[in-house]
Amino acid sequence: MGKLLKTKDETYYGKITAQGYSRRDFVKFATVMTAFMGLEHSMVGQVMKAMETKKRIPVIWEHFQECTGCSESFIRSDHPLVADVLLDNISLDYTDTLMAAAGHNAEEAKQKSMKENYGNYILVVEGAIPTKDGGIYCTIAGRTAVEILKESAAGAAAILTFGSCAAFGGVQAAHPNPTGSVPVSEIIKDKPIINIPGCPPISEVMTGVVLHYLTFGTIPELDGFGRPKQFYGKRIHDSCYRRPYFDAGLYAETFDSEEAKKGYCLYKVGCRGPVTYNACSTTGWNNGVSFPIQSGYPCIGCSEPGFWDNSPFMERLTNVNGVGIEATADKIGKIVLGTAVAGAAVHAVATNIAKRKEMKEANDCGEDNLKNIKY
Ligand code: FSX
Ligand code: SF4
Ligand code: F3S
Repeated sequence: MGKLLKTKDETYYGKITAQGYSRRDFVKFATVMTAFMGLEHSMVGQVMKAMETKKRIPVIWEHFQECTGCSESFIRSDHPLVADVLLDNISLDYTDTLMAAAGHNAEEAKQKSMKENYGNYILVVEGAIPTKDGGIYCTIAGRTAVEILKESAAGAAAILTFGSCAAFGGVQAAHPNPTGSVPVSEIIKDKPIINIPGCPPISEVMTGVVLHYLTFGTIPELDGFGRPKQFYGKRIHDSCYRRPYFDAGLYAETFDSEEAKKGYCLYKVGCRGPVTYNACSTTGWNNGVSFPIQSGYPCIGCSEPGFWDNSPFMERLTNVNGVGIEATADKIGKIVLGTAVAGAAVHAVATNIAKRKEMKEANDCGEDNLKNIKY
């Protein structure tokens, strides 16, 4: 991983500039991604250096049982380079959904890349893998998903499961799981697996993980569900802009109520934010424009294992066993804000909102900011 090369064409920077992006686009991208990766601003130079000097990481991207929403999310990333760093011939050697080639040509390209980059490529998997009846419920050119996955995993340096289906089984594995679907981790046991769940996941997370790998030569620190902590370390609830309403005991009881119109907390209409770890409330979707809760709909916990079976979605959780003050929502209104614990919670929310601001600023950074970057 991350071999130093003499030819600039083999680096991300070389490929990016060959695609017509300017130096300024590159610096801006590195700045945004450094903030997103949870690194100090002073690390921008190191991220840039890695992209300028290290060989791009080849990516093979397989698709199995899925709705392809994960790819849709990925190609609609806000910052064009977030997707282009992996797409547009910069790093992606094979994806049957997005590549121009099809059929035998596509298969040939994959086999060639797997052979040439054996032991060095990242395998991205989208979708769950059906195992029932010999795996016949997902076949490509007559081969089962199980067979294809085992083959492409053999030469991978690491596997990124992109989406809750590949990470945890997702909707395919929901009760009664008619095709016996399983996540990648139940088939592949001898490779590092980085889970990037969400239905769909946030595209910047995948690019962030690849850049982390490139910059530091290691996979990021993972939580107990195999998710990178820098993106899944906090609950939606910890950064939710409706959190002051939760803390004050102000809830929308129905979607068509006055309270809902006022933007009160959605906990009582089923919000899973207090038990869901993801970056949506920090980064937002569509260039930070919104995320489910901001659009008036409760978080359904799409980045958590087995979330489809944790329904009906629009019914309140009976218990919130979160950290700190929120034993149950009913008790919250009785807690006086200003106690040490409530203060800590407010501080956590404020810190996360500050993080969101930092990312927004990085995204909007002007000439002055760019000039200040040292590398
Ligand atoms: Fe699953 Fe992705 Fe949900 Fe869909 O490929 S995580 S059903 S958004 O598309 O796999
Ligand atoms: Fe936001 Fe949901 Fe938490 Fe309410 S319960 S503050 S809507 S995450
Ligand atoms: Fe999913 Fe909840 Fe984010 S439903 S998209 S984790 S706000």
